Amino acid sequence: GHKPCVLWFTGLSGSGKSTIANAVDYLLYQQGVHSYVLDGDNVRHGLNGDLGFSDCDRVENIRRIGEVAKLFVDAGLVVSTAFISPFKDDRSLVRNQLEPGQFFEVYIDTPLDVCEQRDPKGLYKKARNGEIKNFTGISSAYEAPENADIHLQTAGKSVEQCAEYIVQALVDAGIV
Ligand code: GGZ
Repeated sequence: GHKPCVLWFTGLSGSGKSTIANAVDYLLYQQGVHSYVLDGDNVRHGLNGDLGFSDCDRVENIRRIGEVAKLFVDAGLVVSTAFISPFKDDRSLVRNQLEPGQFFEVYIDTPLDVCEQRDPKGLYKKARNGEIKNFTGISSAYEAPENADIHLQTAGKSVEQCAEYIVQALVDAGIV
């Protein structure tokens, strides 16, 4: 068996949140753990299709995702959320809505220059030349966690190593 919880990934665009969350999800699936990933692909087009990237819209984005994550925990799943979630206060609000030990802040710590180098969608380039406004790390704030439950420095690690590190942290916490 396992205990339900939220793995709340936070990090810059291009840091690897979604990729690592999906790799964790696959490891959990292989262990028979009922899990799910919420990310931009399944949330920002549908439920949060009315929201953009102003500070105000990001706050509402995270609030709704927190509510949905709580529902998944009520349903007994390990739910991973992969959103930049740039503001400390919003992450704390979600934590405070859950029981102690049900919320794990997972900081995907990939330096801005590495994310910008990768730039898989060309968004950093557009942000630098002003085509995209309010871009996290360039023209909009990112408040890095100071005390993440799981602090993952990704430099030099493979996706699989990152995923295993997180699953081991869940084993250590008695979740799986
Ligand atoms: C940051 C943006 C922006 C701006 C579009 N700032 O690398 P991606 O493309 O796939 O991930 C980014 C995603 C961020 O959405 P989130 O819901 O995670 O953000 S937040 O938690 O702050 O609400 C990026 C794309 O959307 N994107 N414009 N201006 N990222």
